[in-house]
Amino acid sequence: MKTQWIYGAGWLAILMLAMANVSMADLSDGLVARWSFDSYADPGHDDSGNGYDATVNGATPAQGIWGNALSFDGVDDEVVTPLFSGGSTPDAFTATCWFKSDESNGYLFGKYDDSTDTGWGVVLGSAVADRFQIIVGVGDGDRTSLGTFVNDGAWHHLALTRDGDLWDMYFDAVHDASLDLEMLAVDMLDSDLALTFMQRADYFTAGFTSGYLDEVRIYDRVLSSAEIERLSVVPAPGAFLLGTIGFLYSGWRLRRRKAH
Ligand SMILES: [Ca+2]
Ligand SMILES: [Ca+2]
Repeated sequence: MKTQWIYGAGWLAILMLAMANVSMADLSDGLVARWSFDSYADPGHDDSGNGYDATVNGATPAQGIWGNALSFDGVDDEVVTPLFSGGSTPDAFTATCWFKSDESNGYLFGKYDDSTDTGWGVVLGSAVADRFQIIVGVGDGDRTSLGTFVNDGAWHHLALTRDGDLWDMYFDAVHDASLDLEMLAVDMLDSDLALTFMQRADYFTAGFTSGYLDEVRIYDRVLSSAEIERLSVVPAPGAFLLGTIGFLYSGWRLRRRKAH
């Protein structure tokens, strides 16, 4: 009876983990690019299948929230993605990632040219210290800050959505900030600006940000809050480990019982 219970618990833990993985993986509708950073040999690989393999300069593979992440030293490490193609400039858009940093000033991701105040990005610090901000502009940068203190050195999930004039940020799947910009023709994907992670040299004196980045996704549609919640699911390694131990132990018990 005890063995059956452990056996069942093992299966349940593995099933839950598999469901979480499937839940993340099937969010492929409108997926433009996805960088999981899981491959040691090719950490910049675009896992969406759309071929936007990024150039990884200096950043190194590290333990991530899902598989591997990339670690950035804040000195000269960066990731630069290829220019997006495809013709359309969607005003429906989502960018999501997992990050971990204790910086009070820096740059997470985006494509923003400070010399012309054009583009979009998610930055840390600047207008309000220790808060992530959306910065958006076509000739004049506009911005809003998250209400949450974010540079605590722990993993957090961040999502930026654009639905026409309305820009929203979600922090650990909770809606945290909105920015309403009337008819601002910001080029989300098609422009001469590359999307960069953890670096924008033209914006801050020290343009590089130290920390970790994992599971960066770009969509050409607005993800619902429910979908963002699915992407922010944290794997449960403890449950997985206990489940695996229980599973192996019960298998061993069953084989031992049969042998007697
Ligand atoms: Ca990963
Ligand atoms: Ca370096």
